[in-house]
Amino acid sequence: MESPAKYLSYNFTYLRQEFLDIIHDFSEGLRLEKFQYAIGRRLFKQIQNHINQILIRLDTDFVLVVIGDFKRGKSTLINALLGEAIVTTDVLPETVTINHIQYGSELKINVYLTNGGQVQLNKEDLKSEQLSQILAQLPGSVSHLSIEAPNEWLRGLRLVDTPGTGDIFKRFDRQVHSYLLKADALIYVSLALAPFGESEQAFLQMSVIPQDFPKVFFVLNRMDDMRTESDVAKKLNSTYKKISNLFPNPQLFGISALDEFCRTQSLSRPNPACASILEKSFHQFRQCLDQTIHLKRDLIQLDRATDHMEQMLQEFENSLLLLGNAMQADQERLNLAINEWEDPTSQLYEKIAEHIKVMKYEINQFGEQACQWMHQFIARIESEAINRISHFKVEDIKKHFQFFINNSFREAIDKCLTAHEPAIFASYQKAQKAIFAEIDILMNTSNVLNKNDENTEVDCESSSISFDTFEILSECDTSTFIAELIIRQIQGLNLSKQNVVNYQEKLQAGLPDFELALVKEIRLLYENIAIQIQQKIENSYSQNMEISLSIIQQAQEVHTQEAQTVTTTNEVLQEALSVVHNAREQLTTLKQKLGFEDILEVV
Ligand SMILES: Nc1nc2c(ncn2[C@@H]2O[C@H](COP(=O)(O)OP(=O)(O)OP(=O)(O)O)[C@@H](O)[C@H]2O)c(=O)[nH]1
Ligand SMILES: [Mg+2]
Repeated sequence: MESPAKYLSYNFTYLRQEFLDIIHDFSEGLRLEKFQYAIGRRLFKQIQNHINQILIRLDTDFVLVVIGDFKRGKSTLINALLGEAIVTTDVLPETVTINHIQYGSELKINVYLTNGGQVQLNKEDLKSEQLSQILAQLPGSVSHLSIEAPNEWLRGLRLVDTPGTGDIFKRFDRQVHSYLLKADALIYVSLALAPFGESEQAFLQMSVIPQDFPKVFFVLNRMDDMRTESDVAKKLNSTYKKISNLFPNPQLFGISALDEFCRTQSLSRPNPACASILEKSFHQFRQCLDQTIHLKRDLIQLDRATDHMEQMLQEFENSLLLLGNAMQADQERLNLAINEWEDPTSQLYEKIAEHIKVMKYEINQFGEQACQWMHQFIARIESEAINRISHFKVEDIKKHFQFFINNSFREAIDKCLTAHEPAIFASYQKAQKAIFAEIDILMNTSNVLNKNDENTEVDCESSSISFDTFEILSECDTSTFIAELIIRQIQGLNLSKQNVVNYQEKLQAGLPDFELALVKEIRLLYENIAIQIQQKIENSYSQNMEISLSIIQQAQEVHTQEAQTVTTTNEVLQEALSVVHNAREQLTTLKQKLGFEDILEVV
């Protein structure tokens, strides 16, 4: 007879204590005077700060972020979970800020500015129209809105409502994207009638997958739009397959946020025929969430903290290896490295400038290709829309044409950017690698970075750099200039019932000028992308160089001591490396135990 399955589990208090012991032993180990003396005060302080940040995060509220394209019912879902209308919902894009919702003994709403200022608001101010006006008058950009409410479900939790992504003006994508770095877990909301479309999948691929969240809840909202219970089941099945291609074993829930909200408020339900299955499925979703928030939140936070500590150990190990290399280099070599770095006319800067120039040339060539595509696109718009304009009713042209043209061009340019994104990313990566290689040669750090490459190649390729490209592309707002061009082109041409033909002729005659203006803007757009990438590369190598230089200066200081000190310092560095290895080994064992806790369970 088969014996029943046995499940291994660990007591969370022990796991947490184990983590605290690892971090404590590591930090105490480094406190020894000989280590501080060998690695220098600056590096020592940096490590201590990093450790403090990890410990603080372990003790703060659990951050659960709700994201999704606009109008998916994110805010309605939050109100349904809370059983009261705390955030506003609407058929028009409604959420215009990142909203933190936390427990407080009474309702309190504050807008926080990025410059540290804050303004208190009333509940009525939250409607998007009023709120937009208030925000426009504030003396600084808004970081987020904070709502404290006396709602028990919020205890120990920070729930975050975000503006819809995939918005045609893309203004929120970047904000939500950077906010995800602070999240412990996510609820991703999509629509039953149009589940996980292209823009949703693109956002998931760019912003969610690379972060390796231990917990993502996928919600298929508006299940009340399904007619029968069997439609509900079919929809869930097909969507599950779709998401499985992106996320293995996704946790997917088909719910109706509106139905649950109406149920809790005793209002009439949107689809009474499905009311009972909708209530049941929301209940299941809530149970799973509660389990995560109340039973697994500590585990998830601990899992995130071990990731951060691993990252910190890797950085520290790199610094130690760099210091070891620098100690072996002779004085002359160290001086040369410092001089090259401090002299803007040095060979190092010449070589860097050359790599940047190649990268910018390549990106501008993509811009030229986009202009060619636009030429073909304009020819198509002329033959398929402008030449056939007299087939349409004047009222329809008046109502839709401007929007149609605006939308078509914006989509066409977005398609160019999407098509070029991998190539832009490759140029960026090539230039960045070449520049770092120049610096490695100068600093004699190639051993360290080669080793690093082996460990992090996959991460680097798939996440951190493409992350940046995504940020840059979403910053480059194509909609404004297109809208301006279209308005300039079309608004002067009066359209009345009699002169459709005349209107068409004027449009045709204006096309060459329009194309010239468009080409100019597209070139500017790609130039702007190249400049932003250049700035990113410059920032990252400056930071890297600054750290390397301070380590080299530390090595020089040791060099000025007697030979005995150099030998001793080398020995101490080896000891420090074994402190790092020790901590890493203990962390690996802890992570294995956390794995047994089944954080990534399958539904
Ligand atoms: N029928 C139905 N309507 C819903 C459901 N959830 C939300 N809605 C409606 O959809 C509209 C948008 O809902 P919101 O909650 O504002 O959507 P959102 O995702 O927060 O929108 P943004 O913040 O603008 O991105 C509102 O009119 C809601 O009443 C649902 O489950 N069923
Ligand atoms: Mg909203």
